[in-house]
Amino acid sequence: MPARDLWSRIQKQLHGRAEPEQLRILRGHLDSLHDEWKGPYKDLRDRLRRQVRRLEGHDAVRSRAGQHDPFHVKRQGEATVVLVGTPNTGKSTLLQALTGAATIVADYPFSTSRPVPGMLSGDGGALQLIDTPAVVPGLADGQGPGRPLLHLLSLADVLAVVVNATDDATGNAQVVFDELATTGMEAISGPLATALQPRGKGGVRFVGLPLDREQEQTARSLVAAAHVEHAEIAVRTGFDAEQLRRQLDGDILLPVVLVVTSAQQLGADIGIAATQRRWPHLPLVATESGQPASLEPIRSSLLAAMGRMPVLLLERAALDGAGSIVLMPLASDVAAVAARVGQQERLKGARIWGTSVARPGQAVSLHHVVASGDQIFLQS
Ligand SMILES: Nc1nc2c(ncn2[C@@H]2O[C@H](COP(=O)(O)OP(=O)(O)O)[C@@H](O)[C@H]2O)c(=O)[nH]1
Ligand SMILES: [Mg+2]
Repeated sequence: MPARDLWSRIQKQLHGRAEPEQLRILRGHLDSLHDEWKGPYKDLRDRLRRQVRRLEGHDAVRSRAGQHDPFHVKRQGEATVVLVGTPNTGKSTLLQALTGAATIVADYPFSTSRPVPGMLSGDGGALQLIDTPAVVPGLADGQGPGRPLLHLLSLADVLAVVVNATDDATGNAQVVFDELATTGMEAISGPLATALQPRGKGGVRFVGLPLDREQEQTARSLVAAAHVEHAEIAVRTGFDAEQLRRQLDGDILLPVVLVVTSAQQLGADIGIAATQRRWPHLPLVATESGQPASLEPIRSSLLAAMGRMPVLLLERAALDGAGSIVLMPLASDVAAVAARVGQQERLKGARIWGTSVARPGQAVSLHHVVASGDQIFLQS
């Protein structure tokens, strides 16, 4: 059987099963794949191994759950951002400065031994930030904070990869990216072009930006090849066939913001420039802990990376400023905005002032896709 078909068949076997059972199935297949097989079979083996490692990470987390599991952090707020980096890069300092959460800041490595959450407030709601123990090479093999840390990273909406401008910024960022790769995670410049949401029924549905006929056909054949029967595919920024294929393959694509600390220290310019040169497609924010103003761009960079936009929900059908800001995924429609604020009952449409409409105050239907900064009055 071709490797591709075998992959699809295995994924189908895993579908809907509990994780211990999935692990058993995956290990069974791995045993029967000869190590010397090359080419697509080697890729298949690598992918299955990454899947096993990821599931083992879940296991490692759960096995401690009976007691108090220090790596379990309850999700709160609009989205979850995980601060990650090698020792002493300024992660804990950032968490404290941005959220006020009490975490240990120290000039010795490994001062943070467990994840510490804090909330970063702002227009449209608070973001959850999580400070983490330092990354060391070999996490997947149990080094340092090990697989529980990898598991925590895999749950992030965005990773803030923190490096120190004056201490081998590129080398230390690379350590983080290499560790992600061991379990099938990849740092990408956000936001995700499409969000894939498996569903129990209803076939394959597309929402968000419209696809042309050819794109939709490509998307449907990718979904079919992965044996996914029911899913909602939200097209957020456009169609990226390679990205969708990887999502269907079970890879975890993590939007990243590079945060380069100690930006005002001697020699920092060199570290900042080198980092931006090495990853020109990733957003970068340079910060200096003693200068609060340098932290201000972080929130908007994080929102951009996760693909959230602010819209203003008007209290009346008039631009009198009365309303509240809501953060919505890019390319959300009016129905999604209404659902978000619990107003979907008996909703007829909306009136909008902003860039998504031709005329100010234009009446639109529930399927109208809204734009960043739109002012929206929901009509019931
Ligand atoms: N000058 C300067 N020092 C910083 C900055 N960020 C962190 N530090 C210092 O670097 C050391 C390590 O910081 P910490 O936040 O504990 O690093 P972590 O191990 O990544 O959590 C501490 O002594 C901090 O005061 C920064 O932007 N500028
Ligand atoms: Mg720390």
